Amino acid sequence: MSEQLRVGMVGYAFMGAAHSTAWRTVNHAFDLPLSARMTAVSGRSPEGVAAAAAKLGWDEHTTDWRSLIERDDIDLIDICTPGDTHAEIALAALAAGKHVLCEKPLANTVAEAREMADAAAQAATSGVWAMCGFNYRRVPAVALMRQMVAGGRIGTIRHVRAQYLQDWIVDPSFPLVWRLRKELAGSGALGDIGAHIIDMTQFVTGQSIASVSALTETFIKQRPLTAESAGLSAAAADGSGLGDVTVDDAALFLARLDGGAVATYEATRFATGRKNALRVEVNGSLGSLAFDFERQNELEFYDAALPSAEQGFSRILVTEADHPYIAAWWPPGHGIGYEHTFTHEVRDLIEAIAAGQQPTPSFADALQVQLVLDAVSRSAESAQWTTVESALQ
Ligand code: SOE
Repeated sequence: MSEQLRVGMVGYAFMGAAHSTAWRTVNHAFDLPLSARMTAVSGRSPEGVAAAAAKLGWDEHTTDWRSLIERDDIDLIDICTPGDTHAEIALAALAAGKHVLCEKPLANTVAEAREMADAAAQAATSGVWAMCGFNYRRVPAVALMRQMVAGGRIGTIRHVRAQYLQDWIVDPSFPLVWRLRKELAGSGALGDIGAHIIDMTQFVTGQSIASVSALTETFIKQRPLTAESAGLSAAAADGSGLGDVTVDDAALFLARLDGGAVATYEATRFATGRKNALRVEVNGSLGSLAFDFERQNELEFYDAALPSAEQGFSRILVTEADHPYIAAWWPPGHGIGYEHTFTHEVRDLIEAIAAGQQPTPSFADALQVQLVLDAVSRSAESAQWTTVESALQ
């Protein structure tokens, strides 16, 4: 291993830009055992990837992701592409001895996720590490919530209430982009944003989702084709055609957790006015904790041990140097944003790689999320309570 961690990133759209910000910033914010180097980025469009490399700060660019994996001067492959390509790229990278960071959800199917988790377990035996990018774990308030739950501050957990609400496809004229096509995205709101609250609640509570009762809905069944999706349909040759939406617009489910808590989950892209409203509340025998991403520098805490005259939800401003990750940033009260979650993610990844330790969430952890997604889909289809398989089989 060089003194640097030399990164090759695949994909440069929204997630590629977020990860680039993280790789660009991490050396400057944290004292790290290895410094990240943005060696090369790949993407399908020659002009697009050249422009992205210049804008985002990559040394080189290519249209061939396989060439990144073949290079001796790249240590880690960062996968920021749609879900249908995650398995192929991750498997090739791990086989070539490259560490891997893969965006969530890990894959489009349980079969792919299982193959990736198996390959990652094998690679780990020779010190090659894989991690899945559930960035919201790295919001300081969420990390603090986990610490407080683990420290017993709210006692035995009874309820978990999780929502991830967006509204970017409320307009029926919004086009049939890749996130609305099952063959590319695997699922809709369920895998894209539901996966985040599944991971976050399992992370915060230390409990796994054991069984689910779900429903899914697709409100707008057809949408205008894009130039890319029109390629699929002769009827759309003039650019005016409609194509089928093949994923869920919303997914709701009840769940039982293996530690005895009961939970509700709601993931939707139709919550008009809610842009990126990720909320998790946990009620325990001794108190409650609540997080809302739209107020991400805060954590609400209700302490039932206080005298009744003093009880009530208090607001912890998560900007103190002794809060997770914060010492690297600004003085108390100044706050941080969305991009910092990715910087924290790559910081933790670099630390784990340098220490020769499994970074988390591992591909096995992400497979467990995929198994929940799969159980939710099956439950919605069958209208039955459905048991979540364990990744450890
Ligand atoms: C789109 O719905 C999206 O970009 C998700 O894919 C991300 O994971 C989430 O952080 C924001 O919304």
